Amino acid sequence: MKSTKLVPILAITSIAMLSTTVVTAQPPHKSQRMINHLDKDGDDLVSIEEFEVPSRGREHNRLVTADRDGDGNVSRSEMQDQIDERSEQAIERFELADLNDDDFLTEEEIKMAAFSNIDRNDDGYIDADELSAVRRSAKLRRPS
Ligand SMILES: [Ca+2]
Ligand SMILES: [Ca+2]
Ligand SMILES: [Ca+2]
Repeated sequence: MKSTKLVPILAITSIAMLSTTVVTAQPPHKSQRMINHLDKDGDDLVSIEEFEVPSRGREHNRLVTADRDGDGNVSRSEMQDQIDERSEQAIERFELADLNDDDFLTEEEIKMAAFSNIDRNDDGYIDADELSAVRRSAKLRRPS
């Protein structure tokens, strides 16, 4: 029967595929994909012109991180804590981002702030390492 022969071949291929994923799956993998997505001119770096402020899933994250005891529900006091904490951080971030101190954040100022946050070495470009560093620290900050 053909089908009995197929099984071991499939097993071997999937093992082979698994091992290649293990070898190639280095930490900047996901970041590299984001870089590729944002990088328009193909130099593997994201310039301020190419950069877009990530917005997807932000609303969802806010609710998830508010749930401190992880019971799947966000209680009123948890939400209040979260809001207090967020507003302090938001004001701090606002002041940092408001480059000309006019108490208004333009889209450009928001973009600059987000960009310089990621561009650790201030060379005006975001590379895969800088992006994965941000992703790591975002994970660390998230309460478990
Ligand atoms: Ca580029
Ligand atoms: Ca401003
Ligand atoms: Ca950089």
